[in-house]
Amino acid sequence: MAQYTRISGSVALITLQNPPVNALSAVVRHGIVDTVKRALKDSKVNAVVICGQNGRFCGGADIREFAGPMSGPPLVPMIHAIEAAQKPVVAAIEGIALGGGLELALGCHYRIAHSKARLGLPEVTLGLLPAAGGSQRLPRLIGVPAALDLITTGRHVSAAEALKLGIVDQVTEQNARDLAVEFALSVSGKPLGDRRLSTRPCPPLPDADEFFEGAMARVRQHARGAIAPVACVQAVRAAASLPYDRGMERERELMATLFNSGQARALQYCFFAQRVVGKWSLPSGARWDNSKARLVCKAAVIGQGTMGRAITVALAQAGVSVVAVETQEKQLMEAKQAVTTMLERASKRKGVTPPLDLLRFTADLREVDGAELVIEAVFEDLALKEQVFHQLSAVCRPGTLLCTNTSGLDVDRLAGCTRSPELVVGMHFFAPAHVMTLLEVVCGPRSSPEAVATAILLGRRMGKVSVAVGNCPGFVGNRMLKPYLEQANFLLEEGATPEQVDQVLEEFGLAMGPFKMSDLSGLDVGWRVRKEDGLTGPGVDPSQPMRVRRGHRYCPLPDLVCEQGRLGQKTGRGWYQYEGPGGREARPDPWLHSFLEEYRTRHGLTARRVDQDEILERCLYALINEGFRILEDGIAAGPEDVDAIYVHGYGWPRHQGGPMFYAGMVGLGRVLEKLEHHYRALPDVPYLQPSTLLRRLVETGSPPMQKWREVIQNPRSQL
Ligand code: 3H9
Repeated sequence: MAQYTRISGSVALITLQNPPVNALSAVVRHGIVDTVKRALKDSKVNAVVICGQNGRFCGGADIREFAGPMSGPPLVPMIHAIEAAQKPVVAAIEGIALGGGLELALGCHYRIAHSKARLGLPEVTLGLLPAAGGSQRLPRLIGVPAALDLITTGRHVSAAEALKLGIVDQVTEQNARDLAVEFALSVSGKPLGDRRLSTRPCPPLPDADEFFEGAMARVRQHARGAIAPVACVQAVRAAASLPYDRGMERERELMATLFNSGQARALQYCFFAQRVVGKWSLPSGARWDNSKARLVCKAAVIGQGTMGRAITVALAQAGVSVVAVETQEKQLMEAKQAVTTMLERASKRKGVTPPLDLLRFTADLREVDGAELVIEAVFEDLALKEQVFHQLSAVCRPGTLLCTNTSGLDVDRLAGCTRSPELVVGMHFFAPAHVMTLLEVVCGPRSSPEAVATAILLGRRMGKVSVAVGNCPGFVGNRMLKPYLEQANFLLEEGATPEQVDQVLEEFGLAMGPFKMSDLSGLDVGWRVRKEDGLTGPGVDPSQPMRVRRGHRYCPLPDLVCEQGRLGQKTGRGWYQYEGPGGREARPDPWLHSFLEEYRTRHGLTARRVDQDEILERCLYALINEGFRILEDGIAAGPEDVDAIYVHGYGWPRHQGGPMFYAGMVGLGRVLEKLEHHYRALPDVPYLQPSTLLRRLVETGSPPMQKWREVIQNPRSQL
């Protein structure tokens, strides 16, 4: 709702009241329409101030309302009425003015912001555009290039930047509402003419066509198939080239297309999914809650390789003091230098002091004894990690939480090396750990609720989306990756090239296709795991056919590529060729093409034309099928958890929601049918056998995702 009060004799104060972010729900819009009318009618009122309750102006349209039929007064005429008012209307912006919230403020004649406020038009991140006049008013206020940047990226700006850009008229360290009231009194009676942004022309843009074509090309390149950024450019172009009313028509048309697109649904789902996984006390069956989390002030990181260094940086940036341990003196010195440089660079960008005083580097493991939480980040080798955990258990104070950064090893084995297995959890960071926003927090069967909650909270403080997962090989993300990569390899045997497979999956929107991704992470990682698993190398029974392991189809191609010394980007060759070791640009390699041909000939395989649909279905549905198995096994609390992991850690396009959401969009029945089809064709590939949960969901009429938990009802859940 919106509260109406009259203060300082002649100022009507309208306060938006809809906790927690004062979103513009139907009730709030009703409240604004009514209170504005009342203020304009009241002869004692000379000016109006609009503010938000609890130090937050407004978080925009109520996203929850998008799911159902819209009711209540629409935003566009409501904002027009404010702009057309004959009395000055001032927005007092504290906390946030986002989306429809900023559009409301742009309809006001003046804007006063608190210095800590953040402003922006993030609609694009929800698959929409600022369709309450924002795409038309903002360019008129701050010019096309700056408006286009804000609208197509959705980035939030500080009050200081907003002042510089001309979005707000004044910034204050004091109470923005009090200053706005004072300000409103000072401008009452002054002409409002060009304070009405819709009446202003857009600042002229030399070479507008060239500008917009360049902007569109850049936006399309970054969009990876997302349609909202493209529509945002079209809307701003309309602002630059059409009169206001026609620009508004265009805004409305574009919004209608976006609003009804599956992409908007997917992006809004991602917004809420990210928040659901953050609430680890909520998913049904979860056995921990955030009240149990300890606040960690002192941590230690064991091992200062690439991962350990980045974790050290991320901890220091979160304000945690860190003892960084590396037993190799040379590596210790290099790590100190590298961590310092990373922190200095990041702090320079943000204009803050680098938190170097929080760091201590040492070669002596005993110095971790003051830490409340230790993150082991040594090489991914179970025997080595076991040894480190034995040592940590001896040197750490009782009660210290011991975490392992592992991408798939058994966390419970490590817990077994300590005196307090309940204090051991996994923290699977993603490289580069100071940049990537995902953290899988692995709950071993003996991990205590307090240990899990503490790791999750620490991850959140490090700016990560922390997702609790169960303890199984590969956890959630890497476990699902296995069938996906396997299908990609089989497709090469059958006639596809790495370029073709990568292109199809990148056109789908993935940040990188499977072969480029493998080259980036290093082909030796999987090779070592397969050797340890007895799938390749000297341990394999020589009587086994090369393309069969344990009775199932096996593709030895990645092993053969590794045997050639081609380990990916780091050796300058892998599935692609690079300019040299460490080169980034993947170029098709004729050597690899001949190698594939020879391989097929040797094994009597006839290359066939593999089409786009087959690549998509086999790779993505195999991955999704494993996602269902993960839900069935209770390794993830719900489909949102799986999706958040894929969106934040594996380059899954947000506008496709995540693998489980995508399965729902495609239709569970169709996914099942296709898996059955491919499994019939390849019965020696168990990953293609449809999971029991998928079958059960289809049998129960493919319920919406919110209902999947009822069908899962897993008594064995690990969470
Ligand atoms: C729009 O405006 C369209 C218009 O252009 C035109 C239409 C015609 N609606 O993030 P938090 C909930 S599109 C409903 O944890 P924080 C959120 O789900 C909108 N609910 O807190 C959570 O609920 P719960 C453009 C919303 O302090 C709770 O509030 N606006 C909305 O870390 C707390 O949220 C945006 O895109 C909303 N608009 O961050 C802004 N916003 O407690 C989206 C939040 O049940 N919002 N909730 O889980 C944000 O970016 C952040 O929430 C914000 C606060 C920065 C505001």
